Amino acid sequence: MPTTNAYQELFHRHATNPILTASDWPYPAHTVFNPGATLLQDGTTLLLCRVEDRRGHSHLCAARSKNGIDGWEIDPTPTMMADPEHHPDELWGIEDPRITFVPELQQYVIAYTAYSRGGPCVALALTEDFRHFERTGAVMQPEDKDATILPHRINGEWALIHRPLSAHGSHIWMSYSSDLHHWGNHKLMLQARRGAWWDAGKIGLSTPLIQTPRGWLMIYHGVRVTASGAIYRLGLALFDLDDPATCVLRGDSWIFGPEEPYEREGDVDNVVFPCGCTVAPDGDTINLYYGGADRVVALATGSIRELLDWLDRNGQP
Ligand code: BMA
Repeated sequence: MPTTNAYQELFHRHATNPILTASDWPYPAHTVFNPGATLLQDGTTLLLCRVEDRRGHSHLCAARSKNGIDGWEIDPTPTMMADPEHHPDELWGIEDPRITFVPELQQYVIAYTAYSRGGPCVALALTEDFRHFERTGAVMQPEDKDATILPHRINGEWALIHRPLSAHGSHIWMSYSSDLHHWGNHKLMLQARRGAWWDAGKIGLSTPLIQTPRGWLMIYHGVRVTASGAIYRLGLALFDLDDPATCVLRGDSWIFGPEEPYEREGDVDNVVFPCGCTVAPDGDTINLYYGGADRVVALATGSIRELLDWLDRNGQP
């Protein structure tokens, strides 16, 4: 039996949050939020931040830090600019990158939202060094976002997680491809709930899936629409290692939501929106990087073991 009346805190906010804001930027920026994250070979944390300018368009900019907390070295100019001349799907900017290192390709694959005239769609870019990028162009037509790929093939095929929008609710899907360009064999992975639930109506992947011996761990966001606007919170689900479209456990409660002033007030109030995390060399400590209220970058730390224990106690298939 629980001995307190408090919900278990699975993620602990860093004391110096927000860790990055537009005022840290080496060039004019309106807001900096929703970063993708990865650990480089030498242990440096790289955040690929979404930077919005005063047109309302976003681009991506890399910030590097030895400890993943402070001492950020930010690229002096945009790292990856939208390129609508060659990629018309990027007309109104690029947003919300998720980074996966793919050993077979020896490259990072960035899945991001390309904001096209037809709406937001999913695009991929490959890079070795976060300086040169090779784009696939749009791989999923609008409206579709919140995408990532798995780091290795499943039964010989690459797997893409994404969130198409539909009148029947916005659910998380998995699609497969042999070449990263043409995707099919679409499977419904996780459904938005309905009614009063915190994750009713709209859900989407947060960070790339975390591979554990127990399965693929997913942190996802759920959106509840209220009389005073939407609230973006986070939940947990676990998927089968060999058949990652199959959900093994899903928690009922949210595990993290907007509480601090930098999460409750911004350009879009009441939003916590992670696109990336890193796992420490202990294989357990997870640094979750998230956007607060579409305005700043914040950090919260958790433990993979505790997340899995929580799912065992609170999840169901
Ligand atoms: C989602 C995405 C995120 C954003 C969130 C809240 O649909 O566009 O980039 O943080 O809405 O505005």
